[in-house]
Amino acid sequence: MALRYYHAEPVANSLKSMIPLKEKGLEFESVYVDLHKFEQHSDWFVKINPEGQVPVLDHDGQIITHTTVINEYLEDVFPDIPLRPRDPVGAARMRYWNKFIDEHVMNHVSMHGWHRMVGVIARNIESGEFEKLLENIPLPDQRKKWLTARSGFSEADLANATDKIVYAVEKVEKQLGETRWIAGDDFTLADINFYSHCGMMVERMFPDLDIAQRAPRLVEWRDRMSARDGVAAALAMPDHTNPALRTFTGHAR
Ligand SMILES: N[C@@H](CCC(=O)N[C@@H](CS)C(=O)NCC(=O)O)C(=O)O
Repeated sequence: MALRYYHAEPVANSLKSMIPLKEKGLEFESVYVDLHKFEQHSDWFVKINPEGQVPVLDHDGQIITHTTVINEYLEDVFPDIPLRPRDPVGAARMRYWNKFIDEHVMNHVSMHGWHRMVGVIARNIESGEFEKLLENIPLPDQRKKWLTARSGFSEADLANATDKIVYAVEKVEKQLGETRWIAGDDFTLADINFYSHCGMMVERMFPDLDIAQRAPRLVEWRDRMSARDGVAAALAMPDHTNPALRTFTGHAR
């Protein structure tokens, strides 16, 4: 039974499905896809994932995409070390949080990351060459995002994204006053999701939000997350980001 994981740096979506692989102690072949060289839009990769995005899980030739789907798949196939509550109510709570994070957190943090990092990369590409690269992007929304990143997201959009992040931080802070982990008393895929997209980097990315003061329980939870063997092993996967840009996105190293 062979698992292959196509991924970029250990942050956001690539980290989100790497953590379950490590937490569950699964052997897998790691295939690094260099987003800085647009490998995600290249012919060889689009043959694997026609949407041109990482990460991708290949399990004995079955291709699974989208992190929340990948993580539930891993749970179904490798349930021995559980990351999803086995009772239906617990599983529903976890899925509620995953839905919230996927729909109302991920894109807002991503916009700030793209504004600071992808924008720099996109502006360094010559005009004609940039348009050629755009043509290779399969998803229309991603094409627009690359285009906007080059000129810069508007102040209004960035401020709106920050408001959504503050809302999410306060929502998680409140929840952690009631339960030890985000979806209840067990560590679940919801913790992995919020950590990968927001929790691990929110303090470094948004120093003005004064997270330590605003959300002390979230900071304590974040440290508990980072100390887990599976999380630490996932974070230790290679990071090829230009060190000068790394701080913008709040990469761990
Ligand atoms: N909904 C997808 C989103 C995947 C995604 O946004 N991947 C990003 C990396 S974090 C990507 O491939 N970006 C490069 C691009 O779109 O050009 C998932 O959950 O896997």
